[in-house]
Amino acid sequence: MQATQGPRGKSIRQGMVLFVTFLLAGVAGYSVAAPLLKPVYIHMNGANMFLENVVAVQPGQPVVFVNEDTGIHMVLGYNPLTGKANLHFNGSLLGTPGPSHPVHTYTIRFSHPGIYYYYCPVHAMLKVAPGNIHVPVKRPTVHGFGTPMAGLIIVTNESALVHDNPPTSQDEVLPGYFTG
Ligand SMILES: [Cu+2]
Repeated sequence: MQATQGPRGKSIRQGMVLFVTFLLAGVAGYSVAAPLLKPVYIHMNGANMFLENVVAVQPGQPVVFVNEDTGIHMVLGYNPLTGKANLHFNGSLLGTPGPSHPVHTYTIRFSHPGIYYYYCPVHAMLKVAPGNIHVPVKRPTVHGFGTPMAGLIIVTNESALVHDNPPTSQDEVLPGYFTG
């Protein structure tokens, strides 16, 4: 036991040194914002929708998709002007049997301000609408409220927008949101 306590004590001291270094770096004017950005969570369940379908984040802030459905969901970015998929914004999230099991997540960070559109190709598909824009529509066989499983992420330095995110976007797992 003592053999394991030694290194652990050492690593705690090292962690504190690192922490103090971060504080000093902040005082000295170095940017320490990036490591402190809290993730913004987007949840999915059997309703086949993204609960927080519009969120704002700062550049570099983690966006974490969380699947609380028993079934699989996917996340795929697209350009509404061309319909082209963004293969850098592309994740698959397996389902989970329920609250006592770990959830599957997909995390992405955006470096530059912009509007990033996405949809779940399992439950929605792109269609060309009048005006020649590509919009997600619900796949005909999919259950849900009639809205397509899609959303967008606003990447901005405007912190007021980030503060307007839905309260649920602050928690990784919503205990009452599991469904199949
Ligand atoms: Cu889906």
